[in-house]
Amino acid sequence: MQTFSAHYASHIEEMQKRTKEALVREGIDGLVIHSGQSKRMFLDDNNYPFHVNPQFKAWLPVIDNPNCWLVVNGVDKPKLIFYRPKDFWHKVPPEPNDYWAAYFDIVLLTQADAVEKHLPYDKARYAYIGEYLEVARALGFDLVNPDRVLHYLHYYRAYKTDYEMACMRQSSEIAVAGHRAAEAAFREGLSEFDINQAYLRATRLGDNQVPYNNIVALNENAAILHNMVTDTDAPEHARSFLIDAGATCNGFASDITRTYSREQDRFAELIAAMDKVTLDLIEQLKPGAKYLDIHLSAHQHIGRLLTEFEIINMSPQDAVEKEITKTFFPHGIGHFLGLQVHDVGGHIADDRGTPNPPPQEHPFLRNMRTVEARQVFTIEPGLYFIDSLLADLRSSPESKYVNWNIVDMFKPFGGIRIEDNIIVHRDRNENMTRELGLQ
Ligand SMILES: [Mn+2]
Repeated sequence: MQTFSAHYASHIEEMQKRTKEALVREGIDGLVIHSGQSKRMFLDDNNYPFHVNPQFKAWLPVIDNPNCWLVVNGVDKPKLIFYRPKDFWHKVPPEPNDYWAAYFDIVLLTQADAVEKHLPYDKARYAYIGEYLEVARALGFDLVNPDRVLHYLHYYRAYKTDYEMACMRQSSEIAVAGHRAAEAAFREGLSEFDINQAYLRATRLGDNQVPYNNIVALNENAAILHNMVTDTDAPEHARSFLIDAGATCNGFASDITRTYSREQDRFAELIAAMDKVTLDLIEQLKPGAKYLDIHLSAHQHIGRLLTEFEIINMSPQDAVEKEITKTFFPHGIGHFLGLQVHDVGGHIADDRGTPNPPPQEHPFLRNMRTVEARQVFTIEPGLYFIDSLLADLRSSPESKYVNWNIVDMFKPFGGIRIEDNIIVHRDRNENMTRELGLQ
């Protein structure tokens, strides 16, 4: 808590600075940022879990309260309209009095639809930032989520303030505790469902509080990139275990993946080799590097491992050129991490939002930026034995380059992904995951 409060003043200062510049570019006076609303399920009287507007939680660690509003102009003390209904059905949040509260002029709102009197009078000079366009119109805003403002904020969100880094370190620490508990549950022979429960219990987070659906996969399921349906029955023999799971702190995500083999077998050797690949690629992550080059380098590494483990009978270079590495590594090498697990701004070239999409040959790469200090990334190479992709390869002329008996040997293990979370500093990388001792 102390770390957060020590850095909070400079965080708000930076947010003010960015807001001011975004407003100058748009030629308006301020932003009205809506935390969101509860969403009713169709033909039901229950609501979906609430997920706050990321532009709202960028300012303050309030992530679970709908019907809140921020009024900011980059100069004056930000105004927070904090929803605190009279409600005997639901838990009402306490009046804000944490370290962050002093940085806002706070108005308490007891009725969600009575917000108008607290908003700026001249709506034409303000932009609404939020999801509920009909609410914005009803309140009289013409300017809704203007591109120029969003591009600017998205671009600079890649540079983390000290406060944000402190949140992300804490988020990593929580996730690491979960990963340790999950590994122990795998060693005990529990089911995917029960391993996931062990993870959640250790993180003290509920299913709806983790930043994305945990991926918890045993054996062949490790080849399903987003295996989100957990099996409640334990397999007779759990050979391998892949877990991709994060945590959240003040709205900031961590996103960590580990893969384990039960025995000291060939698959364990492949995991060890992939672990070295992850660390090698992280070495390349430094100011001035192009993130795309790290992705391309990952394909070279995968080609090399495919040769070394005799999965293919060709040179690594040829495997990359003939796109055989894509069968085994079909996703991108990683992404920005922050308020969202796949944080924004990876596909724009500048703060005006000039598009910078990934090359056609690598459509799933989420980041095309040049690496700079204060940016936070994941690096997550993978090597999988995916039925559908292998079937395509098998029916192609390149089939002859593959040692199918070796593929069949590895298939029951599913696949491998090893993912760390890294803050890039000017002179060094801070691998948050490893520095917390998760190997
Ligand atoms: Mn990831």
